[in-house]
Amino acid sequence: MRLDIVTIFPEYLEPLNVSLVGKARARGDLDVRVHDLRAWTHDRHHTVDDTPYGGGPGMVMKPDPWGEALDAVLESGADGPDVGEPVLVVPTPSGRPFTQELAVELSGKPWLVFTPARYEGIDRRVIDAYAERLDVREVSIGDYVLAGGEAPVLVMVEAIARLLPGVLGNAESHRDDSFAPGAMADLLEGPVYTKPPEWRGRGIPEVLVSGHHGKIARWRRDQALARTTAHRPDLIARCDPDAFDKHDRAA
Ligand code: 6GU
Repeated sequence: MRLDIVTIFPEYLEPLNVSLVGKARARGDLDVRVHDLRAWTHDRHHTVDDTPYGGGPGMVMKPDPWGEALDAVLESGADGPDVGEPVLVVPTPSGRPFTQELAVELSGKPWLVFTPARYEGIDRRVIDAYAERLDVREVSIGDYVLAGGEAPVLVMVEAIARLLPGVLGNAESHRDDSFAPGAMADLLEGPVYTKPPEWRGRGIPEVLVSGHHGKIARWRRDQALARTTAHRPDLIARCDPDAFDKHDRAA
């Protein structure tokens, strides 16, 4: 998978050299290219923003640098393996929610281009123009406002990269993820334990060492339900009660 990220803070994307994403890059499973938007400015001050038409607070990112940057990135699709046309992912607090479902969909695309913005966002004409030739997704990572789209890009890239074949050590690792599709869909994961069997006077739930896989699966499901009820009652409303019985029978 190829990822291009255009930003005025390339150093903000340094964490993409670390851990799971860093290792996927080192292996060649991920081709990540971070571009400095200011490389496509032509004035002495490398200006990327200007005052908003109609007035109001804050600044708006100018269309010219973005247009030149995105054209250059799109043209560079030709060097390297055939990745076709990219999906353009535009982080914005006014976007559609970034969900596990969207992470799964995007993990199946060969090429993603991210446009994290600062200030009040990018001149609308840029998004409208590229939406005429590309699949453009305006995406928010949650109901709060960040100073820019770089942290959301880190979040989205990690969520997407861990779904790529061979990136997680164990393909089963995301089977029971909170929000993974399947019988436990829409439930949060319950508690987990490891050795030692006693720590500061606290033991572990006996069922986990019972060797009874059916009982363990049912216990985990009950824990997941309790946790979801406490933390995300909104998710309980949309679960399928029959899925729990299927889950128990499969175990
Ligand atoms: Cl994608 N960008 C910004 N600036 N704030 C956000 C966001 C994105 N998602 C949630 N808050």
